[in-house]
Amino acid sequence: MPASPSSLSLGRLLLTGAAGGLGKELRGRLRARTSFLRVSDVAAMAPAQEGEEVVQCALEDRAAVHALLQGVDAVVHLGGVSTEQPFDQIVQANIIGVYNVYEAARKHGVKRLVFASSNHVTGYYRQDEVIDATMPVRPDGHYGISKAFGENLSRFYFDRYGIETVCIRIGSSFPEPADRRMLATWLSYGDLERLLVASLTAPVVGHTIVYGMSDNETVWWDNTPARHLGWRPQDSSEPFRAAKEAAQPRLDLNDPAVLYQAGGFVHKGPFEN
Ligand code: NAI
Ligand code: 15L
Repeated sequence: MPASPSSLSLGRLLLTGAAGGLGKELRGRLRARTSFLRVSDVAAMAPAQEGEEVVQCALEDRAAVHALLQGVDAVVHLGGVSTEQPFDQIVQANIIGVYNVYEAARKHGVKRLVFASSNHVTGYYRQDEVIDATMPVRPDGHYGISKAFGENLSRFYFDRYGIETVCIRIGSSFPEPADRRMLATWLSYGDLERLLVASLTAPVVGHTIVYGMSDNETVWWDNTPARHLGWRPQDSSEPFRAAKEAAQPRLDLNDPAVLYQAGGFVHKGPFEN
């Protein structure tokens, strides 16, 4: 069957973190839009389908990552430690690993990446503040610091080498909001997919930072600086509000997890290394 134009619009794509929650969800959605999809993770993945290649490797394995980026047009980089952890664990995937990915992109002439950053880059802003991506970072832990590193690294690779990146500060991307906080931070899988497509197809993105949240009624993040992506979220956490508020009728306003945008991440650690 001849491919429709949209099915080829993303070219030859690498998806890292393919064994993770988002990777598993996005793999099929991206495959439908690519001419070739290479998926990778340190963990085992489902076998390759037609038009796919599966490569199991660790992001801190420099030679393996260099081979991984060979022959692709673009990268969606989801791989890495996705929660707050001791720094020694974070550093391998989220510092060394992201460096390996950008060096490989430079060597292989890959011109555009999407980097899965996180709202935890700015987790120490309060829940009564509305911020945008031009404001200073305020990471809430090792994990947020590592994502801020990835954002800065990708900015350097744009300034020095012209490699474009869209950094998505993902809020909470799950099938539905898990709690009251996620009424503000929730990003539906459909809105994430559309944001990835916009990030990969907008003619010019330079170095863009965008918050990944659906069209929620409660808003902490202003995406005006990323309007050039041409992405407008279509889903909303509002249909979940009544159930989430009923499940958490009272909030302890002295709890830092209620005060700060990071939520429960502010209670993680300190960790002994
Ligand atoms: P996840 O933890 O389910 O998936 C991450 C994947 O990265 C895992 O399959 C893991 O095996 C892989 N990985 C970890 N260390 C690795 C290494 N050293 N080498 C190669 N692969 C490695 O996380 P999820 O939810 O799928 O998130 C994907 C990305 O999006 C992560 O970078 C995360 O930080 C980011 N993100 C996700 C959010 C969400 O709400 N799901 C929110 C904010 C950011
Ligand atoms: C993240 O960065 C994590 O990867 C994810 O597991 C969620 O906890 C999310 O942030 C969040 O802030 O809800």
